[in-house]
Amino acid sequence: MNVRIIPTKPFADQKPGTSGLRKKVAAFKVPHYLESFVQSVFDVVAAPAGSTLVLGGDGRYHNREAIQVILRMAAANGFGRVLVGQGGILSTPAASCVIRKYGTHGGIILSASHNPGGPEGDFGIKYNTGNGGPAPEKITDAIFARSAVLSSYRILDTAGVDLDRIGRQMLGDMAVEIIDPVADYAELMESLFDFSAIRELIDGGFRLCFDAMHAVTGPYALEIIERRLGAPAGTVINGVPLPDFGGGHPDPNLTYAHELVEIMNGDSAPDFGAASDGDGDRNMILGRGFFVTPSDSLAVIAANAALAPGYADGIAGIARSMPTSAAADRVAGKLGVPCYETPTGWKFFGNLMDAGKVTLCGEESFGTGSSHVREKDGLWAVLFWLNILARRRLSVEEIVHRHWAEYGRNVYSRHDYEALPSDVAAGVMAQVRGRFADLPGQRFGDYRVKFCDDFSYTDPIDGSLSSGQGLRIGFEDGSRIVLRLSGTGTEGATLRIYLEAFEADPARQKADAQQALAPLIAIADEISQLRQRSGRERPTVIT
Ligand code: VG1
Ligand code: CO
Repeated sequence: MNVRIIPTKPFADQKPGTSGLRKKVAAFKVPHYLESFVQSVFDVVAAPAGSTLVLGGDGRYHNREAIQVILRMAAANGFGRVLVGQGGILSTPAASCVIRKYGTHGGIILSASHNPGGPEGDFGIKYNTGNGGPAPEKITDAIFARSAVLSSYRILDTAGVDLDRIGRQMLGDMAVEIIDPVADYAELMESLFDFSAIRELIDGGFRLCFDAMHAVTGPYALEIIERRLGAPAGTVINGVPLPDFGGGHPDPNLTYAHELVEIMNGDSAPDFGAASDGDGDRNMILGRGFFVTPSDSLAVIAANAALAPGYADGIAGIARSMPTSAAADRVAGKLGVPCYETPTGWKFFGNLMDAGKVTLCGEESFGTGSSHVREKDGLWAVLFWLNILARRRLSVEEIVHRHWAEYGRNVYSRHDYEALPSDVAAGVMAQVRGRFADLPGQRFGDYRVKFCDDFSYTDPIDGSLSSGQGLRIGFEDGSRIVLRLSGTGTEGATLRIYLEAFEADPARQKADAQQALAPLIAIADEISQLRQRSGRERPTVIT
């Protein structure tokens, strides 16, 4: 084996954010940049010689080049085998599935998720541990610390492998196994959901549309929805993954998935619409002319979980990120199972799932999943909804309206202000924090402030503390305003404002969310002085 040890200067900016290290492609093309991060990962995880690694990405620009580098580095660092998705493709949930199924030491996922791709776009990398989930903070902190002092990395001096040829190839002493990226995942989905009931629903004329947004879920959705479930050709749109996602922003929300939104609002709208993001872990659920908020989707899935064979025995508990609405808490209460509130980011769910405390997890940011893997899972959520629709035979809208009538509606919206100058965003956060002392007890119209704090979380399993996880302003009637800075953006700062109110009266539950939340939106602006400080009249994205 021809191992080379290449000297490098340490990098100071390799701190993983909410979900791994994300930077502009140009940053990843700086000599030794990717290599430095990968060597830091290998040093920290210290896999025993001969260990197996999983490797794949969302197919974005630079994916194949990065995979060849990581393979040569894995060989030089003593790995015995790497499982790679054909063409370098593995959706985030599929990578989690493969890590778990084959009991590997861990995996590396190349993705910047919902961020745009292409030469001017973003790239990203993250490490997942042997449970299939994103590395917890203590590991990501150690990787960052290592990258700041690293002075060399190990790489094999050899040509790359053929990423498109299924089967085994050798790279020095290390085996590279190119695997079908879809097969293991599709098999797992068939074991969880009632495919024959869904097939019957579709055979009976139920129509659906799935928008893969030219991102990684295309091949997964084609195999599962069109081939295995028998939906007609054309059900999956934008199903071919492209390195630049067709120039789009592969973020399944009402703004960026506009093609699907127009179809679902059109005269001949199908019964069900869904979309997923760049790396396949997010989902948006739509009915005909109807949007299901991710927070409501989690609650509806929880309330109907027993209809899916994989969850027929009930759920152990639910976890949701702090800014996610409390709709799921109400379902957990009725089911008599615990509901945990964690900081933003899927890595905080891992310990709870490993300990068997929760089955379902969700985030307001279009993330839903369960303990079948350790990532959020876009297609899983879509199949769960199809399973529920197949069994209940109601429209999406009707299912949600009945849910609200039974549990009450947590009216919810998130307003994102993207690419603000960092000092402006920091100023808004400081402004709000500065009001914390005098806010409690203050009245704003009908709303009286009950508490405000900066959310911190102690992991119930390993006791680790995560602080500074978002500013909360809670009102006496249970309404909330939450502000936090994004940890996934690569341009300036993105400020997120999360708004939640509760409506128990069925006669008022169908109101437009923005109208129902207007008083809270005004209070948020008054307290944060956001519009004045940023000069922005409205958010970049409202969901
Ligand atoms: C966002 C979401 C968060 C999600 C994260 C990764 O983080 O708010 O809920 O876990 O993206 O999702 P932030 O820090 O920008 O708010 V994914 O699909 O990009 O891996
Ligand atoms: Co994603």
